[in-house]
Amino acid sequence: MPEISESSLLIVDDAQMNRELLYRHLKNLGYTNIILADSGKRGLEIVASQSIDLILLDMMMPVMNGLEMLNHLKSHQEWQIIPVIIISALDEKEMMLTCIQKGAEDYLIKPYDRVLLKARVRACLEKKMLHDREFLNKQKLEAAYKELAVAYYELEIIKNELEALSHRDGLTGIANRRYFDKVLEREWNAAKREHKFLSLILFDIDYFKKYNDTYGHLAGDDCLCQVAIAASRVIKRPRDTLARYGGEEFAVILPDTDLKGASFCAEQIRFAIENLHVIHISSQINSYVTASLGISTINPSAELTTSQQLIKEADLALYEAKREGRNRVKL
Ligand code: GH3
Ligand code: MG
Ligand code: MG
Ligand code: MG
Repeated sequence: MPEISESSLLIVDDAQMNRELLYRHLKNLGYTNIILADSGKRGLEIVASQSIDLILLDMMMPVMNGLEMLNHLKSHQEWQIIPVIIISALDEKEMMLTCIQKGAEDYLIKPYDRVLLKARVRACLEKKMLHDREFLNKQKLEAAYKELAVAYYELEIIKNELEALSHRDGLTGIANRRYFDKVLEREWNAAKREHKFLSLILFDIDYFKKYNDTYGHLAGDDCLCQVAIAASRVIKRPRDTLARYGGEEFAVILPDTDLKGASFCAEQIRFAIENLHVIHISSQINSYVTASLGISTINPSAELTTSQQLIKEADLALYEAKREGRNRVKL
């Protein structure tokens, strides 16, 4: 913050002698930055072009008098905070009152008392400085708030990205077990609440250990990705969730789907995997990678106790599919 003596003072007076006299008095009081204007119009031009801390304004001037200039200043959002001291030979109480009501800080009558002028100018400048400091602080605070809001917004984006990442399986890009558990619990509760069907498909690649043994673990990984892609092409409804349940086991949660719908979906998945035609010569079924699928469903009236029951039943069905020769769907 600059010193008070460095404040910029604007004298507006049509009479050169008055301007110079006031200029000298203010200089003697230690003010170094004093600008002179010979009319209200010129005064407003100066106010518009540079920062002014105090205006010492004559009242009787041709074209635009002091009151008119005061009105201009006080109706302008940026200028209304500049203090104005009227210095006039016009000794009329009515006019003095009007000026004070319009927002002038004081009304000094020429020839003014120099001690009074000194005190008034200083008081006005102190007030203006305080205002400027507060204004600056407010701006800094607003900028800080804005930065904070942006930071919060960015944090929210990162949080969402991290959360999405924590739901995904690193190898195949589909939902992982963690997310599967979450969704199953949510859909289980929704199905119970809304008395809707809920189906679950569990599927497992046939003779996958042999696949790894024959083609290597990396080829095995690639096979898992292809199976995930094939299955995800079948799952079209946005609320259905395909997840990697374990190593080479996958799961599909099908809300609002009965046994018939789930069977249809499972058969499509089975067909899509077989139809990938991924060569698997040590498979005992055909020479392609295949999968076995088990389905379980809760219907609205069923008395199943937990979502784990749904998993258990799908797992049993999957075991049956394996036992009956693999590459098939069992209920
Ligand atoms: P089945 O037809 O009865 O399912 O026989 P299987 O050989 O597929 O069953 P098993 O559970 O014995 O073998 C699963 C194999 O899956 C064993 C394991 O090495 C492999 N596996 C599990 N996770 C991964 C993985 O992320 N990448 C690869 N390449 N293999 C995996
Ligand atoms: Mg005059
Ligand atoms: Mg397995
Ligand atoms: Mg297997």
